[in-house]
Amino acid sequence: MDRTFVMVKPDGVMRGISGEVIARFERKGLKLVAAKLVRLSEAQVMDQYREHLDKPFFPSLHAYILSGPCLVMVWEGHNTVSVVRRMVGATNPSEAAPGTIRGDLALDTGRNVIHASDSPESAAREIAIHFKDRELLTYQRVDEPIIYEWQ
Ligand code: IDP
Ligand code: MG
Repeated sequence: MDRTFVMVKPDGVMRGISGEVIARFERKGLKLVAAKLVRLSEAQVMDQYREHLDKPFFPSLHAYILSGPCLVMVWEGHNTVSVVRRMVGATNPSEAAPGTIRGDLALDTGRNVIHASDSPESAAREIAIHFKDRELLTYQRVDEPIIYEWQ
């Protein structure tokens, strides 16, 4: 089992589609192990997007992420990082495949609803930016024995 960091960005929260995003991951069989609605601090935004600090779009990305509440979450399951990235879809929602979250729910790269970690290393780093260890909960989904062949 592995974990990934997922964030509904302010456009998603303010459009009222957080529930739709959560429902997709729940239906997939992934387990929600942490969640909170927050306004990110300046330091968290810089850390979260540190690979993009020098990009021309960084000032608009920075303003976007600070423009409202974010729903930060940790999801757990088999191959969660890659499964969630595929469900999220391409960065530019106009090119994201139908059936993906961005492909179904967004149109603009600068308002693409959701963030998800791109590797297990990024996931560990990003989870630590937003959560303390004790905020990551351990429990069983009652359907786990049906979702996984080996349970
Ligand atoms: P990702 O979110 O699919 O991993 P990244 O390339 O890591 O995409 O970019 C991080 C975020 O920065 C994107 O989700 C998007 O919000 C924003 N972004 C990336 N490229 C552009 C751009 O060309 N214009 C405006 N915003 C951008
Ligand atoms: Mg990225």
